[in-house]
Amino acid sequence: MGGLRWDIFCHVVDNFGDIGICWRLATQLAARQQSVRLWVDEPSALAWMAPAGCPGVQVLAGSGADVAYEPGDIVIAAFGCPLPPNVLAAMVRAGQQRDRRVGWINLEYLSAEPYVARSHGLASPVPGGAAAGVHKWFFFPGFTADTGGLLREPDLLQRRLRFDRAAWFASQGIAWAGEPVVSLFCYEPPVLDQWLAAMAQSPRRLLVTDGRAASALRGALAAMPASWNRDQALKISFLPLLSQVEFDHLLWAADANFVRGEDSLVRALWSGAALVWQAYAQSDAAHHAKLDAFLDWLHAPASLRRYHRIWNGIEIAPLPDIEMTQWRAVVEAARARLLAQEDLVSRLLGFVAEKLVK
Ligand code: TRH
Repeated sequence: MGGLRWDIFCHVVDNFGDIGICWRLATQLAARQQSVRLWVDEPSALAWMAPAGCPGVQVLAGSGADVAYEPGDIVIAAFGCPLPPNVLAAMVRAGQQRDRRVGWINLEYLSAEPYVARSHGLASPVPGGAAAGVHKWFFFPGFTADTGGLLREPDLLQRRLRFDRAAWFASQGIAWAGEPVVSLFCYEPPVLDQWLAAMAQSPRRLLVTDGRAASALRGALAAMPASWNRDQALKISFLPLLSQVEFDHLLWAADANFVRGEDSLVRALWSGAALVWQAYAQSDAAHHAKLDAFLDWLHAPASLRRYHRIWNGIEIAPLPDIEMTQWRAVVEAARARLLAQEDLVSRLLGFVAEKLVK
């Protein structure tokens, strides 16, 4: 399929995931000769996340509501982002004037729950309003072949294999002497103090990402008893906000990654190191089922399940030990299963070619 013109609409709710995922999608489409406009109401995070920009991706600040919008070929509404009435009206008009409609795809949140495969690829005609008659399609990322898959650049694994860990630490100004490395990208896990105490039981390097994780860790550090890390077994490095490329390197540099949300979970899977995930808290505790479904898919052993339940505040109990070797093997096996499948952008291009652009 030749290059199409894509508009991705992104509304930043909170945190970094909305824009982070949209940026990865935009750049991976551009790498496959697609032309992309990324409309984002709050683009400020891109200044540190993607300082170099990307050829083929144009970032437009705003929702698109106050411009004379001219549609391209495909509109992606990320995570149910509402499309402004002028955008919808322009899509309808373009569909009447051209010989084909503007494709409208809702990119959904990632989950391993069974509803994903059932709902992926369904269409829903819009019954009324500015976009009456237009078809909206639902595209669900997921972990299995019957879903929309996961974002993965074609050269990702080769780059990961070539990664020079010692050189990366030197580039970050961190004096790493070969000690085991743990990265921390989390919200506010209820057991951070216990976790810190456990981390300090043997020599380790802790890499703390900037933002909520750093604030939470600083809070926990302030409350630790004076003796908790007397021998300085645990060395802590607070990182600045990293570009997405460097964020991946951080995950590759670690032996265990504590990640959160959506994008960092996927990137931690690609890294192949042991991982612990903190799910984004949803109302009605909907994230509990999401966590369980992910652990089922991962074939997580009992020790890793228990650890997740405690880390996510679902079970109140002392944190068990990290089973580094076993948990790493679980992630490596899961990664191998994923690598046997197509990535999200390949599936999206296939979907568009089959359903929307004949
Ligand atoms: O920031 P998050 O918690 O985002 C979340 C989730 O996406 C969640 O599903 C969504 O509902 C909520 O936001 C609104 O975690 P996530 O998804 O891992 O996104 C983090 C992004 O930030 C990821 O693209 C990596 C990027 N990042 C960097 O590039 N550099 C950094 O230094 C850091 C800390 C993050």
